[in-house]
Amino acid sequence: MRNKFIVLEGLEGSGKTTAKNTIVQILNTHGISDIVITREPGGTPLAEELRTLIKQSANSDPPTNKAEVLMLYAARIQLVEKVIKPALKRGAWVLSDRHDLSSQAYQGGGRGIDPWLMTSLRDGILGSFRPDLTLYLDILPQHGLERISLRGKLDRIEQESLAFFERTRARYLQLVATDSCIKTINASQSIQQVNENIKTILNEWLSK
Ligand code: T5A
Repeated sequence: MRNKFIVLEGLEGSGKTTAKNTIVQILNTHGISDIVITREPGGTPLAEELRTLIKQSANSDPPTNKAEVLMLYAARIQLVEKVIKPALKRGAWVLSDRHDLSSQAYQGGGRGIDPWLMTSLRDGILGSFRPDLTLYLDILPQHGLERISLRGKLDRIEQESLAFFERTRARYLQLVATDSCIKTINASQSIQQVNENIKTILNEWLSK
């Protein structure tokens, strides 16, 4: 089987970090061990610096919505060109915690940036480059935020209103419904049930 680019998506606290380990284990059972794991924003030195700027809350000059989306795309293309495409080219599999769907949901849905601008940025910066499979972990915002509140201080985006995350989830659901390469998992279930769902979806997809 040709190597693939797999992405995990979902709101904060939906369990992406937790699911990453499960996916690696499943890939390993299929004899796939050359796996590059990355995250967005981040994954290269420059993109990690942009991540810090995007997430930091104590900032006297917070980015405007459009500055934020441009920083995210700067980080994304740096990662795609410097890490993801070279890894795919040499035959590795790539597993990323978030990718473009996050921008479409958070900046397009949550921030309300014009859909034309969001589509133009995606197509202009990434061209036709898309993940082979996206696993979207769906959770009610309140539930996800409760989970992450246990770990203490929240970053700039995590401090957004519940309405922001509701708009973000609504956009996720809208986009997921129109793309057969995105599979939805109910992330409110127990970790064991989520892992079972991931296993079923991934095994079926890998066997095709
Ligand atoms: N962003 C990012 C944008 O706005 N636009 C973009 O284009 C991009 C790429 C990234 C931030 O940037 C924004 C979105 C984000 O706000 P981040 O730190 O990477 O910041 O944030 P997240 O990706 O949201 O990471 P989180 O750690 O917050 O969420 P995870 O990884 O989904 O959740 P996880 O696995 O760490 O789990 C959280 C807690 O819940 C528990 C875990 O044990 C953990 O304690 N948990 C469960 N508990 C019960 N049942 C389950 N099923 C559970 N699954 C996990």
